[in-house]
This record gives sequence, structure tokens and C-alpha cells, in this order.
Amino acid sequence: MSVNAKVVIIGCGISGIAAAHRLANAGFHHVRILEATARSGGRIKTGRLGDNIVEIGANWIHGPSEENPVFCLARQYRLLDPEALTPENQAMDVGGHPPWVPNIFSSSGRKLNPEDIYPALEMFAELMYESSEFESQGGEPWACVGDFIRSEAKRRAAEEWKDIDATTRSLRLCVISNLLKVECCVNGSPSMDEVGLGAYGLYKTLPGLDCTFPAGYEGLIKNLMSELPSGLVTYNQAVRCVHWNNTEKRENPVTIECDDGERIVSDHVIVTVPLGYLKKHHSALFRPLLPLHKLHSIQRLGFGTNNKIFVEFDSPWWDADCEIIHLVWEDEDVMVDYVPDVQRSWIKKLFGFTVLKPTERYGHVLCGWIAGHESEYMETLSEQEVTHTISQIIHRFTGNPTITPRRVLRSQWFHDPWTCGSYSYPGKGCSAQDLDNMMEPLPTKGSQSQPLQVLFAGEATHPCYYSTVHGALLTGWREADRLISHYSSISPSEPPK
Ligand code: 6YU
Repeated sequence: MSVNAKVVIIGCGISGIAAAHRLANAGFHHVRILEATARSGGRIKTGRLGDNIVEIGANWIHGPSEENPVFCLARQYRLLDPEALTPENQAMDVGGHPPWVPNIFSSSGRKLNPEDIYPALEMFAELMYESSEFESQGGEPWACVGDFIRSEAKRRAAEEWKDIDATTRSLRLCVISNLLKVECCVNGSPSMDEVGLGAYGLYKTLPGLDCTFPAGYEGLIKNLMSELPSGLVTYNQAVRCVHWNNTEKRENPVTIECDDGERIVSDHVIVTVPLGYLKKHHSALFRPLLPLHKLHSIQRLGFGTNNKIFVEFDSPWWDADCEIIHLVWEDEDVMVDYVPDVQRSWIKKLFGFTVLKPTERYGHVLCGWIAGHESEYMETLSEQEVTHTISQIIHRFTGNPTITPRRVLRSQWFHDPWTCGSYSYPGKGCSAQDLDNMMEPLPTKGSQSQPLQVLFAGEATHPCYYSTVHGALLTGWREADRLISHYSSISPSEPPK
């Protein structure tokens, strides 16, 4: 096939790159990517902490197995450790939650006995599984996941833990608060009270034990970019407005207006900007405005902040086999996952740390996780203030005032003007229809205008793998395929009339 139609892609994240790759391979000669920043990759961003490689954005391949296109590409480009390639690793089905070995510390400076805590971990895992069941059943008892967990945990604790002493019971409920904060990071939501119970089960996991890229996630971007025709991407070229349904220019119904005043005419535009950006700028970004049903879905879907705080130490203060450290506040038995006074107590939202492994590769580096408005406030503080607060919290939870971080590095996704947060989640009242609306091209079906003028890709447009790299990649391929089949169905090498 040889196609002369002009296609502009807004955004050079994985979805934009995937779309360009597919179109270029299918014989589209006039494909351009406009990228607001000076780099490719978007939310795939590898940085450095001293000598260590750290991921500022996406971390893992979620579910690395045959059905995951990111896994298949990473394998093809030889970017993975041998362990990730083993059939055993690919067959492991953990429902999205790897069985990490925990160390649990409490705010009174004690290391908690896992035996006392496991019943809380088990109950929470059951409740999360049950939360995902409502999608298929319908008739959910609560609007949000947070309310469901709290009410059920309270009821079950009274029944199942009635013979346990009051202190241990209270501690287990505090652990549930900590696990709600973990889920805020997983979902990228300010609180689990913002995540819709009816839509929670829309997200699907793939088999395979999550793995990382030993030399950095950006290796995937570099390999894909090296296969694109040179000069296809224009960097530092932010798009201000997409003028579509441009009836005066019948040949090219779309005009893209850039921040620097340049106007680019095209037949099709694939918009891959993050949902956070879309929420903030949709009214300026489209002329005419987006149809109401699309706008409502943009509003109903959630887009929150999850940030990382990398901390390097001279020596470990956690066990050699530890993979995750939980920080449990002993005054949180009411099962809360947000703090009322963000400025004073933002650090209470940090659920704890994951340990960067293997130690021979990373040294003694922890990755702290913090979601929500507390995380957005953390971004406004200086690096010294963040380091100071992290040191204080470690002193308090370990009871050891001599532990000193060597270096700290944090992400700041909320204040990134081209992202405005981290990733999407299904908000209260969301349904599968909202994700369908997100991916629906413009003009909508039934219109007399030229079809497929504006197409939508990006993680927040995937019906079940939203919030992930593989989801984003698949949406880029999906929209490219939409154009490819459109041009295959009309005469080859002809732009549509
Ligand atoms: C994954 C993981 N991961 C951690 C953190 C973050 C994310 N994700 P892009 O934003 O990449 O590209 C858009 C481009 O558009 C960008 O370059 C802009 O500059 C540009 N742009 C914007 N406006 C423009 C304009 N006006 N003009 C021109 N250009 C413009 N995913 O698979 N594994 O470990 C993580 C993680 C801190 C921030 C992640 C992870 C999400 C992915 O990074 C993300 O989906 C894709 O990279 C997005 O690609 P894109 O192309 O769509 O946009 C049950 C249940 C629960 C549901 N969730 C469970 C899954 C958990 C997800 N976990 C994530 C966890 C981590 C740690």
C-alpha cells in the first residue's frame, strides 16, 4: 500500500511512536509527530541517581508474557534479563500483585511481626478481588472502592477478629489504611474514595511476574525510534489548537495550530496527549469543541498523581530478602487513605518503599511511593525539605536516628505541564462506555463530513489496559490500523474525498 494522506500525531510518547511505526510500515509517506518537549518517551523516562539508573516514570512491564506487546518488543530488542524470559516467569499469574517479601515498621518505631499482620493483608487482598467482581455483576453496594473496603473490613474485623486483643485488632486496621495508600499509588488516584466500584474490574491483568528493563525503560523508546524515518518528529513543537471539520479546505480538513504560530494542514490527526492535559486544556485544544458525550467521559475518568522518591543509603536498614517496606501509622485505625492537613502531614501519605533489586546492580536504593494531593504538594517543596522529612520519618519508624540518606531524587509529574499528573483510573460513575467514548474518532458516526479527521490514542483510551505502557502502545497501533483499514477499503494511494 502507498498512501499520500497527511497524518499528524500529537505527542511522542509510546502511543504516538507506536502509531507512527505502524503507519510508516504500512506505506503512509506523510506522517509527522509534533512533540511539546525536547525528548521522546513521555511518561517513559529513565534518569540517574548517582551511578544508578532509575525510572522516573513507568517502572515495570506489567504481565510480561506472550500477549503483552511490550514484553515481545523488549525480548526482540534483547532488553530483558534472562530470568524474565523463562517460561516459569511468563506463566506466573499473580493478578497484578507480585508476592513481595515485606518489612513492616510502625510509627512507634517498632518492626512489626508479620504473623500479627498477615490476616489484615489477606483480608485486604480478598476485598480488592471482590471489588473487581462488581464490574461483571453490576448492582454494586457502594459508589467507590474506598467505601466498600472500609465497610466490609469493619464488619469482617468485628466478626473474624473478635477474639483478638484490642491492640492487635487496631493495628490490623491501621495496616488496612496503609494498604489503601498502596492502592492509591497502583491506581494513581488521590484516594480509593475516588475510584468507582462499578468500573474497578474493567482493568485486566496479564500473566507474568512483573519485570524491569536492566538498562532502563527508555531502551524500548530508543529502539523503536531508530526504526522510524529520520526527521519524522519535530521536538519543542507544542500544539495549541486542532481545527477540524474545516469545510473551506476540502482537501485537508484538519489544521493544526502550534504554540509558535505555525499552522500545519493534514487529513488526519492522532491526539495522544495525556488525559490530565486533556482535562485542563480541551476547551482550547479543539475547534469546534469536543462533543458533549466525549467531554463528560473526559470528566468522569480520573487522572491522578503518583510520584516516586528515590533514596540512596550507604548501607541497608532493611532485611536482605526484603522487597517492600510498609510504614504503618498507629493512629489510623479508622482506615483513611488521605490526610486532612496536607501541608503539615503530607508525608503520612507515603505508604513506604520498594527495594531496588538486585543490590549488585543498584546498591542500597529505595523507591518511596506517594500518591494524591499530598504527592502534588510534595512536588512544591525543595529537594532539601523532602530529604529532611524522609530522614525524620525513617528515624521515627526504625527508632534509629543515625540513618542518613546519601542522595534523594523525586519525580514531579503533576507540575509537568504536558502531563499534569501520572495516569488514569476509573472514577465514580464510570463505565466501559466512557472508555469507548474516549477512543471514538471525530466526526462521530453518521456525520456527512470526511471521516476519521481526529483520532484518539494514549493510555486513557484503552478499554482494559489503561494506565500502562502496553495499553498505550496498543492504542497507537489501534488508531494506525483504523487508518490503514480505511485506506485499504478505498482506492490505494488516494486521499479520501
Ligand atoms: C506501566 C509501570 N508505572 C509510574 C509513573 C508514571 C506512569 N505507568 P505519554 O504521556 O507518554 O505521551 C504523551 C506525549 O504528548 C508526551 O510526550 C507529551 O510531552 C506530549 N504532549 C502533551 N501535550 C502536548 C501538546 N499540546 N503538543 C505536543 N505534544 C504534547 N506503566 O506499564 N508500568 O510500571 C508504570 C508508572 C510515575 C507517571 C507509570 C506505568 C504508566 C505509563 O507510563 C503510561 O501509561 C504510558 O507511558 C503513557 O503513554 P502515552 O503515549 O499514552 O502518553 C486493578 C487495577 C488498577 C489499575 N491500574 C493498575 C496498573 C498500574 C499502573 N501502574 C503504574 C505504575 C508504575 C509504577
